[in-house]
This record gives sequence, C-alpha cells and structure tokens, in this order.
Amino acid sequence: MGINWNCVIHTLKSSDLVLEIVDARAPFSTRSEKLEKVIEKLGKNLVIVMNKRDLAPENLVEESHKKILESVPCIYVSAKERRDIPHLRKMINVHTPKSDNIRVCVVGYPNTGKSSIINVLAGKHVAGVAPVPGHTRGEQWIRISSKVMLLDTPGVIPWDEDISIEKGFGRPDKMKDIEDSVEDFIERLAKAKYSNIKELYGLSDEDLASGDVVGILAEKRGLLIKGGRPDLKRVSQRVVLDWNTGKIHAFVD
Ligand SMILES: Nc1nc2c(ncn2[C@@H]2O[C@H](COP(=O)(O)OP(=O)(O)OP(=O)(O)O)[C@@H](O)[C@H]2O)c(=O)[nH]1
Ligand SMILES: [Mg+2]
Repeated sequence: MGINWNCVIHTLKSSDLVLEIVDARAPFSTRSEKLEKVIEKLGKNLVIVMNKRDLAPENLVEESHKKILESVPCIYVSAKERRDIPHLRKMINVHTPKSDNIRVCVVGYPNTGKSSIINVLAGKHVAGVAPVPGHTRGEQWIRISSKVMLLDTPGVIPWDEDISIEKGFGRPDKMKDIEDSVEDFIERLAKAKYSNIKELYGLSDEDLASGDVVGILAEKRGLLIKGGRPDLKRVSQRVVLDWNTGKIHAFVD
C-alpha cells in the first residue's frame, strides 16, 4: 500500500490546519516524519492529536505529550471515550484563522483513529471506522460546524519509512513474514515501559524470553496445523488484530 504524494500535497495546500492523529500507545513511532516535513514546507499549521489515551497509562501519555509540545502544539484525547473533545475543538479554533470557511485536514498512519475523531467532532457517524488498517480509501469532506469542514483521509504509509505493527502497516491477512514481525513486536512489548501482554495472553517471563512466543501462544490457544504444529500465521494475525482493536494496552515508544 502506498500513497500518492501529489494528491497529499494538493490536499494539504487547500487546508488551514492539519491534524496529525497518532496512537497514544506509540506516539513517536506513529508520527510520520516525512508527512510533517511536507506540512512544514507548505507552511501549514500542524497540531498533533494523541488518540486512544484510554489504552496507555496517564503518566506516560502526559510525559510524551510534554515532549511533543516542545516543538509542536499537541493534545491527547480518546475518541472512544469522548474525552477531551471540547479541548480539541478549542485547539482547532485557536490554530485557524477567523473565517467562515475553515478547512482542516486530518492525516496520520492507518488505524490511529482519524475517522473516529471526525465522527466524534461531527457528533454523528459520518466517516467509516474499522479495526482494519486502510479502511478509509478516498478523501471525504465532513462539516463539523457552520464554519469548519474536516477532511478524512486514508492512512499514510510512505514506502521508505520503517514499517512495524504499531504503525498499522497492513491488513493482517495480507502481511508477509507476519510471524517474524509479531515475534519482534511481542518482545518489544515485553520490554516496554508498560504493556498488558502477560495478563492478556497468560505468558510467563520464561515464555517471553524463549524467542518463540508466537509458537507458545499458538499452542496455548490450540491453534495448530496438520501434524500438530503451531499455526504461527493464524496466531500472529490475531495479535495484530488485538493491537488494532485496542485489546493490547501498552506504551511501546
Ligand atoms: N480504545 C480506543 N479505540 C479507538 C479510539 N479511536 C479509534 N479507535 C478504534 O481504532 C480502530 C481504527 O479507527 P478508525 O477511526 O477507523 O481509524 P483510521 O485512522 O480512520 O483508520 P484508516 O481509515 O484505516 O486509516 C477502530 O477499531 C476504532 O474503534 C480510541 O480513542 N480508543
Ligand atoms: Mg479512516
């Protein structure tokens, strides 16, 4: 999956403000450096919105919020729990010109909650939401007040950036070498400042240090292929789904 940068630039040019939605569980790795460079080059205002704050501990969310704030206006919210939405509206007002026709472009990696945030701001279900990265395909302008329109966009996946599970890099059923990526991801979750991975999957410290957590998980869940071997692919897809649906609570940056 790639994106058409000419299209992105054209869209950004016509906006008064860009909201970059990042995942509060991985706020730094879900920031797109490339996208932010384009926004800066175009001289557009940027506000970073850390979404899914309900899935990470408050102190870690606050810590990263402070760090991001050193260089970019930033706010943390939960679209799911509708937390801090009035604050987000205020941020939009503060960072846009006084006009009757304000356009705000909502961008970010897949699955960070762009469409969910738009729905909450609009006060009704107008943008499609799903735990499948790449759900939003086309762009869609949505009015959230008499003066403000928001643009929902597909998740950005630049080809040349590091790709990992937390960036919502693809549909789990289409991912190549998913087992290796998931093994690596679980190891990082195990070493992270916070994660619920042990409780969620009933894993011990030895399991996590085994180098074969994916195999152990498949056996625990009874996911086997012919011959009784663990079904590594299927269990890996489940882990990705658990991240995308928010069953995995964590802070992995
Ligand atoms: N726990 C939690 N889940 C959320 C939150 N916001 C969105 N989600 C979930 O995250 C998943 C992705 O949400 P979307 O709004 O479709 O994300 P998107 O960024 O528009 O995704 P694409 O269109 O695929 O790029 C869905 O399962 C949402 O229910 C939140 O604040 N907290
Ligand atoms: Mg979407």
